Amino acid sequence: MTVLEAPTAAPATAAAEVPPDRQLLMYRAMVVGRAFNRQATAFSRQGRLAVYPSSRGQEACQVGSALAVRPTDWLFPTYRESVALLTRGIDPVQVLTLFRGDQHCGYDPVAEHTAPQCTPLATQCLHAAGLADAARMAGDPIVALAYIGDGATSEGDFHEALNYAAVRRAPVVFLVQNNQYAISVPLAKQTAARTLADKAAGYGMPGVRIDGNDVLQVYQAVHDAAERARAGHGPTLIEAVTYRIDAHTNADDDTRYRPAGEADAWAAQDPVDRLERDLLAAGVLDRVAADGIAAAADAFATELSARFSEPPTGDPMQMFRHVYHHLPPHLREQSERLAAELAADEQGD
Ligand SMILES: Cc1ncc(C[n+]2csc(CCOP(=O)(O)OP(=O)(O)O)c2C)c(N)n1
Repeated sequence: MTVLEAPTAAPATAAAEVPPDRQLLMYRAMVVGRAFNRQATAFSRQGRLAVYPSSRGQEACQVGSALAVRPTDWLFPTYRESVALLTRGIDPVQVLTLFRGDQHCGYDPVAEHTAPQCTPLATQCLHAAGLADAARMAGDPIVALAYIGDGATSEGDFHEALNYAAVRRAPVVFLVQNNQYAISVPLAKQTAARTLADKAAGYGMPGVRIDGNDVLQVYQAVHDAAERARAGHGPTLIEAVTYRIDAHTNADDDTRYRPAGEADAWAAQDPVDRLERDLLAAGVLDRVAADGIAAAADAFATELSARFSEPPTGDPMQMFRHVYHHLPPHLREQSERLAAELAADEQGD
């Protein structure tokens, strides 16, 4: 594996050669992930989703990382990680439930070994560290993979989680997707550090900086860090350098803060095109198979669109459960208003 820079020691485990069938699996997942980003962005424009944070351009980070851990390992995603969840096998409608505003989480976190998509920045890092440490104490060989954006590394919870995990040798992999911006704030205004991977040294863990648009590098770095953690050697911080091609969400106008042409320059590094070129050159993929995968991804998006036309199922009152034992007054008022509206709807039926 070629690391862009290894500010501190890189993980010791040798990078495994990725067999061709696994590379094809990654390619398929990235093409489907791209189609998912396209379709979900369309849903947000049609008003069928309240919001969608696209990961277009970050598919290598999402797919490579999700495939690098075991199904029994836990993911701690942010709102940006829809494609990682899809790659893990979570139903796409369930992945989008949060963004439709129906529920806090559309899937069963315990069954999927995946925490709810986290919207408050960096709190998931603490949850990951806590779960991993508990598993370590119980002798359960699971690893927690915590996703975080470059901007969220400025949050206190990120630093607390790294410190805790390092001191406790908790089996956590912290994967920072450095997509260059926290909404409109560029990385240079976020940190004075040379790199985000450099921050690992202060906590006594390895920091690795990789090309986040190269799925094989992401896969190998996360795989190595996970196996290192599983072997009892503690956490690793990985900085995957990438770029968010779309705006932060559909509610954001990126032309107001990104220089014209910047996204085009990064598009030349597009992770999906890049893997396709490499696999074609290596003879792992041919044009007919690539066209077949593209057609399957289009069919997946069409089916998702049809399924998304069905009205959401589930009890809207669920929103108010399992967060507070005693609802604070403003939420109690909201829950009473919703209950009254639901009762009125039922009477109208
Ligand atoms: C604790 C907290 N503060 C502020 C916000 C508002 N907010 C939402 S996304 C975001 C930027 C996050 O950027 P980054 O961590 O780089 O992740 P990205 O969205 O680029 O994946 C901010 C400030 C929030 N969700 N939570």
